Amino acid sequence: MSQSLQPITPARNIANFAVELVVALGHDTVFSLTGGMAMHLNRAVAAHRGLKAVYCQHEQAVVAAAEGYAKAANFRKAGFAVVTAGPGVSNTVTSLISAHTDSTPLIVLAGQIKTADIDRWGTRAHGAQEVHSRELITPCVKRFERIGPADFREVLIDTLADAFRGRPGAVFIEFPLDVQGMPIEYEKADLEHAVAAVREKIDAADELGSRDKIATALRTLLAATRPLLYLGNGLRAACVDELIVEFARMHDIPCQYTWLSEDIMPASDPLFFGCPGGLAEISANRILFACDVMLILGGRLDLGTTGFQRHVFGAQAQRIVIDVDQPELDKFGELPRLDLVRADLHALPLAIEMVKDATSRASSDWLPWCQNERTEYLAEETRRMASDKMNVYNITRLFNGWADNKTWIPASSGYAEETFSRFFQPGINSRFFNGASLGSMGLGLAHSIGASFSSKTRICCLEADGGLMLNIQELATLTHYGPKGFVIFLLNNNGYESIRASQTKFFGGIAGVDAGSGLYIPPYEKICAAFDIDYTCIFTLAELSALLPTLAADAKPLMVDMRIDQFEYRGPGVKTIMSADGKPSSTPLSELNW
Ligand SMILES: Cc1ncc(C[n+]2csc(CCOP(=O)(O)OP(=O)(O)O)c2C)c(N)n1
Ligand SMILES: [Mg+2]
Repeated sequence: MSQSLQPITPARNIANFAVELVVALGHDTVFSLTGGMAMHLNRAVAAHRGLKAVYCQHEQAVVAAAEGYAKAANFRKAGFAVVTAGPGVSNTVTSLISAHTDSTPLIVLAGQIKTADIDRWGTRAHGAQEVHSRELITPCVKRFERIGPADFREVLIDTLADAFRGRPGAVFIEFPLDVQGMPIEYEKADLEHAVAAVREKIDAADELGSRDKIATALRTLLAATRPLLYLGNGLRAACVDELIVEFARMHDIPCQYTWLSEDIMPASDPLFFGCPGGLAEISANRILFACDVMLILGGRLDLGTTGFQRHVFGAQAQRIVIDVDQPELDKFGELPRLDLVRADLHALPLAIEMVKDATSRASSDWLPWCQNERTEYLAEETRRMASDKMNVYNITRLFNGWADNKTWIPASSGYAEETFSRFFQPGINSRFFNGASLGSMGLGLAHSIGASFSSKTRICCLEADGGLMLNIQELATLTHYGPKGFVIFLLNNNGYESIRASQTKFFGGIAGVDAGSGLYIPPYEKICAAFDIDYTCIFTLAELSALLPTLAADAKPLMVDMRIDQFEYRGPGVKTIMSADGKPSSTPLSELNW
């Protein structure tokens, strides 16, 4: 028999102050899973009238949903999560790393056992449900803090500002149970004062002299004969993505992207030249290797993006790398013709203002040459890859024609990442992201659920049959909150196809990738029935093409189970070669071929 209970009422304690402060900073949605060691935080969340609480079914999903929320809000808002102590904390690890390595602003408030019980002796287990959270979480986040009763206001203010300032990231703030519940006095004015203090710290004076350094780099770019702008996701993290596009358009400068940033501009834009790298349009790499000055803004040239060849990535050009995070610059060592500039892209508007009278000295045939390269490549791609197979390439082409005004969230591993991300062509007002840096299976659905609370456009979640199983329980969260127009496009290839392909290639056999080799995935039709999710199954491109225009923007969540071809050719790419002693190496980036 269900018991009728009173709604939870607020208290005046440290937990309440913390939650109210985060909301006062403009965050109106929190993702959570409750627990005894977070009881005062849970109460503060439940009692806050201006806060929507979304309860997920696993802490990995709680934090992943918060990541999706922040990314779909274009990094203008942080993801906000509340979890309990012990396993509630340890369950967040993968998602924290994913959000943090993608520079996502994230605020996690966590419970902890009462101060007196926290281990001081180095025992394996001391407090009931205690984990060594500081040691466990510190490497996964930008900042870990355990709140004490004395200076909690100052620590909260400074830590919350850290989620945004410089390179954004995850902050993890832990509250021992006795500290959470400690009664304190505060008025609305105290919260307003704290909000102003957080904002002041975020907007603090430009200590790095970023404005001048960025302006100098922009001048060098404008003086080049064959300039190239390489625009990374750091531009979005610094909220200057729209501004850089304006700058590029004003001077007609070709732009290249990473998979995470390519939706900054529609692919149909005359200045869009794709994402160079190890799996890429051949034209993108040819342009990369033809420019004479390359300005790299907020892109860290990671190993995956550069096909493990960051040292040669456009290295014939003068390369200027602007990054606010010193280790990202240190990792380049001492390569020739590489200017490593430590500057904060938040200063880009001031820098652009400084160079407003400068004009581009680019050669008049540079942009047309780039455009011709891309047009010819795309024609060849269409020719070479033409088939009527239900593969990820062809599915992506259909989605490209339907991409405008939608938020696309592929899984972060397998062919959803390698093929969909590679061939996706952002449309007008299309947003695209996943957890690219970590590449974890299992986060796509939770990212998408979180995104549905901040995105202005409908969510297209592109999950895979293997990866979705890792957080399948979140289908319950999806059913319960029921975001309108939400579609899970399932890439169903009967198991871990990307692993099956690599095992077959390197070892000639398979293990742990499908039912025949030890991994069982139940039929999704039955799973959807159990979770009360609408379900449809399709086998051909013609069926998908007919289905897309019928998907209503106000419908309840739907899974489209797409039975795809197992073999997937991913187009031009560097090839991995395995030496006799088991060491992998890659073919040269400049010689990308079919
Ligand atoms: C958490 C996690 N565990 C293991 C892996 C290694 N891994 C990468 S892709 C993959 C298979 C993914 O299968 P599925 O999601 O069905 O995608 P497909 O390869 O079939 O496109 C595995 C096991 C990973 N990326 N993340
Ligand atoms: Mg699969």
